[in-house]
Amino acid sequence: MRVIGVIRKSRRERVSREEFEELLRSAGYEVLAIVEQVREEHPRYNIGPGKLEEIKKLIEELKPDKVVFANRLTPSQAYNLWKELRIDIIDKWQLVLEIFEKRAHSKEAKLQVELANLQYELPLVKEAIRRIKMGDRAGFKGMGEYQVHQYFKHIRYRMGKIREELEKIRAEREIRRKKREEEGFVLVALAGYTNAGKSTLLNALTGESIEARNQMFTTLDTTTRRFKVNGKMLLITDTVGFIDNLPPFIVEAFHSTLEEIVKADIIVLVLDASEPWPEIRRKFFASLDVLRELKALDRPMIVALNKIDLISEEDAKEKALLLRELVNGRANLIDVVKISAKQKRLEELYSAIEKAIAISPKFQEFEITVRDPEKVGKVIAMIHSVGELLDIDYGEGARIRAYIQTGMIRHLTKLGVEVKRVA
Ligand SMILES: Nc1nc2c(ncn2[C@@H]2O[C@H](COP(=O)(O)OP(=O)(O)OP(=O)(O)O)[C@@H](O)[C@H]2O)c(=O)[nH]1
Ligand SMILES: [Mg+2]
Repeated sequence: MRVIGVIRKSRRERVSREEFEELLRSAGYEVLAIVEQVREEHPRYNIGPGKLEEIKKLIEELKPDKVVFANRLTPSQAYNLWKELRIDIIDKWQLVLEIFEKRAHSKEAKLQVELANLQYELPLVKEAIRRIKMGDRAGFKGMGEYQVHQYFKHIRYRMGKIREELEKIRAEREIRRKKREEEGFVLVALAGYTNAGKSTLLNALTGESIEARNQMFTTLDTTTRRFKVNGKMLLITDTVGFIDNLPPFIVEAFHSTLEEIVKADIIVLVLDASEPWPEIRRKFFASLDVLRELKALDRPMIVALNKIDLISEEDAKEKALLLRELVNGRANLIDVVKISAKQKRLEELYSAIEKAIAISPKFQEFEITVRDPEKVGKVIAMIHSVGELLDIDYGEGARIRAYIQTGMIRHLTKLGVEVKRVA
């Protein structure tokens, strides 16, 4: 597919051309031309009427299949533009959804993408119906009045159906999550802008081989795996990446996927350190916006500057320092760390996770009574691997006080020792 891209920049909307081109590339489009304009939003066409004429000429000349706007179009603008240009028009969010569509593998991801698409189309079709009622004879995307009405009904019906199906999948997911919660293991969630290296990091930590590629939105599904930090067993989750101004209809459609982040005990916010500082800053704030929307902003957070293998040590240090200044005063910040997921340079991250789990409410004080002297050594080793040994009294066997993850209790009781929570 061959497209023309349109970017309107204003004081309020700082659209990045680079990112827009990256999105077009990720969607598999051949870009024939990019038209840029600096002006405030025109209510009718988003861009100015002069630019509209320019685009008309370009369409005649280059014969693209589509025109893609980097800005969000209102339903009325999308309709007006379509009427003027008589060509498929999409905006940034439809572009994102097209990419999602290509990458959706699981049933849940596919349904979520379809729901988001319909949610996006609904106001457009409503607008078309409104125009038709007002006597506009243009119709909508080649449909006449009757067809538009039928299409509207179809969208409503399909949305209801998808919500039902998603609800079922959500219930299953909830059961799995409950089970995990009962196990009591600390859950670490990877969050951050798309292409920051989250999946590569999960792979590096767990030995998994989730797809990781240099393109936007490689991951749409959620993966949760076990991993160990200095012998302590934890869970880690990788999920869909963020983007600037992620609109509520996408957040809603991907709610159950993103919920994994909400349920996490620790959030690792991954950033691509190899980018220029203004980009890192922009993506950092965009990620915070999404976390705010998910009501997960107060979770213990580690900020991980990834891909440090691509920059000098000084550069990495300076960026970490700048980030520290940005996050200064956030009570939930555990640390800013420098890592390379690709080269498995993860020492700083491991230390930060250790710091975070030490203060996790999932760690509690227990008194462990070991009657069989032969088991004392094994129990002590296990405690060291999962928590902190506070005190030990040797007698027949041993009486131990320790901070341990509630998830390990089952494993200790299996050894035949008594475990009691210290109130
Ligand atoms: N040089 C270098 N490249 C990295 C590092 N970590 C990830 N990458 C590369 O960055 C690209 C994106 O990595 P992913 O792991 O797919 O990123 P992601 O955050 O999961 O992206 P989405 O799933 O799209 O949200 C891939 O080409 C990785 O090989 C790193 O530490 N160093
Ligand atoms: Mg990924």
